[in-house]
Amino acid sequence: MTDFDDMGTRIVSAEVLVSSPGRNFVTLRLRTADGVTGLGDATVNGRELAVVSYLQDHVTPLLIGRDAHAIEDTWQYLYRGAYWRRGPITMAAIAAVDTALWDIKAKMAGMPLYQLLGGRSRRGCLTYGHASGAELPELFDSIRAHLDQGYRAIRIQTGVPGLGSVYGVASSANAVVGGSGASARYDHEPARRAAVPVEEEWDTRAYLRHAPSVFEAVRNEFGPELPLLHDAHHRLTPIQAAKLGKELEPYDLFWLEDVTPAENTAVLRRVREHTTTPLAIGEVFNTIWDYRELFEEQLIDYVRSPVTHAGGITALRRIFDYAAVYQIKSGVHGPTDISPVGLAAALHLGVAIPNFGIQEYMKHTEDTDQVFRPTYSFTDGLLAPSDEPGLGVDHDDAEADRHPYTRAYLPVNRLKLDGSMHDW
Ligand code: EZ4
Ligand code: CO
Repeated sequence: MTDFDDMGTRIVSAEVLVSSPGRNFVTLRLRTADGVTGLGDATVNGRELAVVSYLQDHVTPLLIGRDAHAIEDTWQYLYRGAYWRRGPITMAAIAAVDTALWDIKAKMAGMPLYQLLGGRSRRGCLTYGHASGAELPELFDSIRAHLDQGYRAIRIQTGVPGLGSVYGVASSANAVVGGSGASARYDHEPARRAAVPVEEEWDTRAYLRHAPSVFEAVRNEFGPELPLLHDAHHRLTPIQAAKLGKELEPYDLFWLEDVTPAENTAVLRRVREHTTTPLAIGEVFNTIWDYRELFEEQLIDYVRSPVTHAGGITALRRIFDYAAVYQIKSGVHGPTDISPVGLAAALHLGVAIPNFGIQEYMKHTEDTDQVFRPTYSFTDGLLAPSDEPGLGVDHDDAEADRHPYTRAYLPVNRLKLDGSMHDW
């Protein structure tokens, strides 16, 4: 747009910060002429430097001199203006710019961001934690430890008889990160950090035979009330997904997540025909268009997109408003690869929107929190943003410099039967 030379709100610097305090993060920091800074999360797990290049080589030069207040226009400029729309790298880059601009605007207003999004609708965001175990006794211990920490909803993942390590289950290799029980993390950094992805093995029939028995055991042990969630990590065919949803119905899941791969959402019609188990999807979606037929045909119940991967606060707010028309709720992705900046953004949106559902929460490492200094708080299972102006997150450059980027990947998934690559 035009001449902002005498405006203190024009953007004068745009820095892309890369660090690895426990895992890799990409953060954008914008600064205005008046010295107000804003942060945005641009972390795409396992493909981090692609977003760094996208931002540094193609986006940050366009931001210098723009009015930081023009959030919508900047979003449209980067989305429509790119010609190459959508995709995880593009949308993470746009998300980072958008989030940083909202942070700046809220700081200028002297308000926590949620005030600019309509104000507080609830005390905090109901979270779910991650209980897992190779076998039932470990799983039960993990559930108990989460309940002791205050969690009121819990995701359950377990090992499968005959298979080695299964994604989503905290393994002994990860115990070095946080010990066993509630603090064990299943994600693959840094304990299983390697120059090439870890390879895991998979057998869908073995999984389908086992999973219902796990939920039956958990219901018998913990009773009917505790909200339980489960993630199938895109691994099933439509008919397998339908079968799993049906067989889990007696255990009254809060949701069943990512039953089929993301590319062909129309297959969820088939799943939906067969089961009343609520469905969540979308952690790898990146625009509102990905949800269109799912919303309009009422094929899902929860939206998994995070601020970080769906084009920022501006875009995710629009997705949630569209979802609300169909009584579909938020269920924002919150693994540790969403930085505290991305999580804080989700919490400001989460306390403001009318159709909040649940927020995924896995604690970041101490090292991560020392870099980002988040001010949100976790009480009685609710995560709430603080009342600091903006997002309530900072970036300590000196701390970040102590943790240089290290190439790292998510694992890959191969069939046990013959070693062929499988969805996950
Ligand atoms: O695989 O965060 O629901 N959570 C998940 C995560 C994702 C990773 C991807 O980076 O599915 O474990
Ligand atoms: Co998931």
